[in-house]
Amino acid sequence: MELAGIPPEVIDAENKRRVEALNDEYDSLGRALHRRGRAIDAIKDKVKKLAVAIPTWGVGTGGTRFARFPIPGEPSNIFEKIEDCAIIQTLGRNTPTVSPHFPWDETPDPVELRDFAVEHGLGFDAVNSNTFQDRAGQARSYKYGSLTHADEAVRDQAIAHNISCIETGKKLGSKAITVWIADGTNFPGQSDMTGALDRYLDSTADIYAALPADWRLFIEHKLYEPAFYSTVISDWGTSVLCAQQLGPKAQCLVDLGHHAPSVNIEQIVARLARFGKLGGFHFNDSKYGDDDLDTGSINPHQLFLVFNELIEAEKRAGADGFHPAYMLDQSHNVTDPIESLMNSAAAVAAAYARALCVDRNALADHQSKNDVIMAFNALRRGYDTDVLPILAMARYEAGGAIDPIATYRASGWRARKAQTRKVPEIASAGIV
Ligand code: PSV
Ligand code: MN
Repeated sequence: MELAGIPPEVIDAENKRRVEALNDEYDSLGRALHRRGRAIDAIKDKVKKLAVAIPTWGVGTGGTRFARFPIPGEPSNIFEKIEDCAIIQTLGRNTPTVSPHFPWDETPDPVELRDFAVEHGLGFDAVNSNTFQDRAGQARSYKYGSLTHADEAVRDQAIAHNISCIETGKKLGSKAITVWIADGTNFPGQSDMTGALDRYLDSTADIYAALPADWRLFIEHKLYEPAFYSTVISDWGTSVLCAQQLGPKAQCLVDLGHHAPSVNIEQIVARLARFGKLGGFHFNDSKYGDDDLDTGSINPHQLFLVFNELIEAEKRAGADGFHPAYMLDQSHNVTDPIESLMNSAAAVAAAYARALCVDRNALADHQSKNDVIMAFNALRRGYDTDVLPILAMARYEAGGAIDPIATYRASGWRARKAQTRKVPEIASAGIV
């Protein structure tokens, strides 16, 4: 397989056209922030350290229950997916790892895959198990559940799959497994809710026991879908109770789209962090009940408020004790996934940078005096800051593109791949 990429000359040429304006905008913002007691270079340095994992399933075009509309040149195997993830990292410089999903990304030689990723400048983040679908040749069906199934043989099969994901993850250099189960019910009475949770705890204890010493297990909750009456791990309360019972390596993963509408997610983040149980995030956005829109496309303010809590939590825990794993988890039905993922990783960085622009001493002072409007305004001042020059400068200094999407388009990557990659099937549907 060719070692693909975007030629540095393309990035240089595109950056040359934009660097003068960037310097001007960065200097001007630096002066404005200085007047507010904030140092732009310190904010930029923190932004440079932010890392967001790309989900392998995100680089293929997604779909809905109704249809999927593939694009020419999209990746059709894990090696091609790694190539696309490398483009995102080359241009955006804040997505150095990839989060694989098994069995979707299964390959006979994980070490070969790891080497391929390293050659492309990438490492592996959390591995994701999949017991929400049946695969060809599988002995037992997950139709009525997996880790919580009434039949022990199904539970054993699901446990074995998770343990095999850990084994593969060890070869890839991962340090965590994310377990999301679709188990739940569509009818009252369909299952004994307490019994199902007991079975979950027993099954997950077996997976937990297989974790290497330096690994974490992330429990991902979801209120509904595909089960529509109840899900076994429905909310952060259930998640944190399970994580507490399982032990210190078990933590909760917050997928932004997995809550009831209007739930205060930033408060959930603060609570989980307070008890050392915030494992990480799947970032995405939603307008109604979905969990698949591009991060920051609907509610960037919520993302900012989440990062505001993360900064507060890091202050309390100390940087050494606080390492939430950041990942995108969204489905791209109408855009080129590379463009959506670059935009979304930048939206995460923007939320972080805006939260870093908040004058925290002033905020704390207003809070202590119950000066509500001034406290709110201190926070809002951060949100209102146009941080794009900080993001662009961070990318530029790290060797990336000042304007990732313009540079990606100038490179002609997708059109080139359309010449060599398998032509995608037209009619398949399904949510990823
Ligand atoms: C479930 O909706 C989920 O958020 C889980 O993280 C899955 O692993 C992923 O989406 C699959 O698309
Ligand atoms: Mn998710």
